[in-house]
Amino acid sequence: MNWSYIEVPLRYGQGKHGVEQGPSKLRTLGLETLLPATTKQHTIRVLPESELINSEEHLKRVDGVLYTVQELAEVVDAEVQAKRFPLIVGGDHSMAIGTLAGLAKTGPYGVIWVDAHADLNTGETSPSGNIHGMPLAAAMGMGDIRLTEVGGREPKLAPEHLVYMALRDIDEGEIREINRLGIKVITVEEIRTRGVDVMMEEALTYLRARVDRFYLSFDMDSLDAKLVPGTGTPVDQGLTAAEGKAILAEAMKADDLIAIELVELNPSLDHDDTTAQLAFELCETILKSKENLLLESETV
Ligand code: Z70
Ligand code: MN
Ligand code: MN
Ligand code: MN
Repeated sequence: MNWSYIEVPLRYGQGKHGVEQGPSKLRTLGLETLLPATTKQHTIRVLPESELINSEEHLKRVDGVLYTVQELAEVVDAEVQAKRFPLIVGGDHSMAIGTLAGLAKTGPYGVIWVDAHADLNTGETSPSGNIHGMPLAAAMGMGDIRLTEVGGREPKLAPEHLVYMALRDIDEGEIREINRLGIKVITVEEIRTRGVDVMMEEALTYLRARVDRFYLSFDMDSLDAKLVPGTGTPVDQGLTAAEGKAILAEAMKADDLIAIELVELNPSLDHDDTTAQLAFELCETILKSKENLLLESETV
């Protein structure tokens, strides 16, 4: 398998400084040594703070988000078309507007969204105006046209092609939409009692009845608050580190997985790099997955 490693040092989708340093922190911890030599590396550009217009209460720093996600969409599309497998690291979750739009260029796909939050708000329903709470709504064609038209006017994702995992902090408007659209939700409780492998199998069976490929987006706050001080909005009752790694390892076994994304590591909020270290280990799980080693040795 040929890898593509895409860094997205974006913070404009939320209000806290530091999340833009996620990719550089992972590099400091030695991430580059994990990347196969043939990996194509990209760093997506961000708008300088001095050029930001921050005027909109319901869509904060929207120009800054748009600047980055437009380029990310193009890069993700180009990498998938070149038959490389993108590992995309952030940065805040608003960047997924670009990932979702980029993937849509080559046709339908499923999504496993591993997150404490639903990220299904629009400017109208959002309690914060932060765009990192909106990427899935934007991809489904809901909300402000500047967000929904990234990568083209048509919706990038159908609600029945989405599975949530570890969801536990959902806004009122999001609950309404999840119920209205009938989106599949897998809770931490189910993962704990039935097992990661069983729940991943259930998610994949659900998606495979509908689409022939999928991507996984992993928000660090899917993990329990105690494990991730270095994320913008930690939430109690989350996944254990072992559960998070097992989800990623199970996903990596699937040959219909087309991309993977890790977001919301904020080194400025971290305690002794514990969250960064955990994010690094998650990347290690992804990059050293058995199937990957197998594929690597097959091509030698
Ligand atoms: C809330 C909002 C969010 C991440 C917080 C929070 C969204 N639903 N996402 N942290 N990663 O403001 O829309
Ligand atoms: Mn500043
Ligand atoms: Mn998120
Ligand atoms: Mn989240």
